[in-house]
Amino acid sequence: MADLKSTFLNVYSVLKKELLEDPAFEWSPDSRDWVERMLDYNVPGGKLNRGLSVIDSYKYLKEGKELTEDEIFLTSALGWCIEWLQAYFLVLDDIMDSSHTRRGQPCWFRLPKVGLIAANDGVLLRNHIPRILKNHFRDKAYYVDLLDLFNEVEFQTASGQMIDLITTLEGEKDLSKYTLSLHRRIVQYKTAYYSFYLPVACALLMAGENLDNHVDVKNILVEMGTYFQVQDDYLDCFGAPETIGKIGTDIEDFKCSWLVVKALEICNEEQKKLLHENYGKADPANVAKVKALYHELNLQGVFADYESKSYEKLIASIEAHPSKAVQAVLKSFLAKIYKRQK
Ligand code: GPP
Ligand code: MG
Ligand code: MG
Ligand code: MG
Repeated sequence: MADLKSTFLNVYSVLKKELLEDPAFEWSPDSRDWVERMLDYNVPGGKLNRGLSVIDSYKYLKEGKELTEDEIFLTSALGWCIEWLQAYFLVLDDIMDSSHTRRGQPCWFRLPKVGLIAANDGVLLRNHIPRILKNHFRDKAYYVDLLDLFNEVEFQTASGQMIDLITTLEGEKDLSKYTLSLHRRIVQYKTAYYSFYLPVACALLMAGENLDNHVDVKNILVEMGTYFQVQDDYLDCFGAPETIGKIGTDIEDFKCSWLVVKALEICNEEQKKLLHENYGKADPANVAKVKALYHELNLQGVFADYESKSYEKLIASIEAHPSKAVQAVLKSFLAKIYKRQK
């Protein structure tokens, strides 16, 4: 595992070098330094789960056969394309969510010399993906499908992000609009497709599969991604910032978080009034009141219950899948995120 990670990180250096020597641009020392620093700050510092999942999934699909050097490089390159996509989303998401920290350091846009240059850096990160794909996959039979996959998933994510953002406008008018079905729709689009379906879909394409034949796998992965974002919502309030590497902002931002949806479901009239008065305000005193209410309502217990039920449901749907290799991919994914603390 440690070995796989270091191989994976070596591929990052190769891809970065190619991008910094991209012949389509006349580089100056300043521009090269900027992009290198921007990449090192935003691309490789996460858990790398999404990226490593491409290699893992491909291995399972090859049913344990040793991968060739070429296959390791290509699965890693696809994994990095997903990490680049994630970096692009996070750089922009942190601006939109007015976040402060990410992966244990200030958000990129918070650096005094960066500010809104970060918006263009997001655009650059996004543009690096088709350049990596062109450099390494252009002659593959599945090249067009790969481009199409990344485009589709990016569209789904941006649409999910849009509803995550515009929902707060409705919530500010009427908090009772925040329901579990609305929450589900947001998280399915903003998180599940790119975080869970995309890595496996990349591996399936590399293995020569037609994605239309794997709708059932997609459905399970979207369920898993939904569970993953509920965990993210939970950790936003109950996680330790030192562990999750970020300080939560969902309460301040008036987000349609799983926690506020659950709170609204189980609270009495008086508690509902408290929520209406304090949710979505930047003042730490308001935030503290919302958090105290979450404790009073035992949302930790409600979440623990949700977590074990989701796990059982997911295991049941995985075990209903006809292919043992696919089952192995999905189970290994689930094991990585079940009861995660970060
Ligand atoms: C996670 O939401 C969703 C994204 C990072 C997708 C962003 C999509 C864009 C098109 C910019 P979140 O805000 O809960 O994540 P976090 O808690 O990590 O800030
Ligand atoms: Mg955010
Ligand atoms: Mg967000
Ligand atoms: Mg979050």
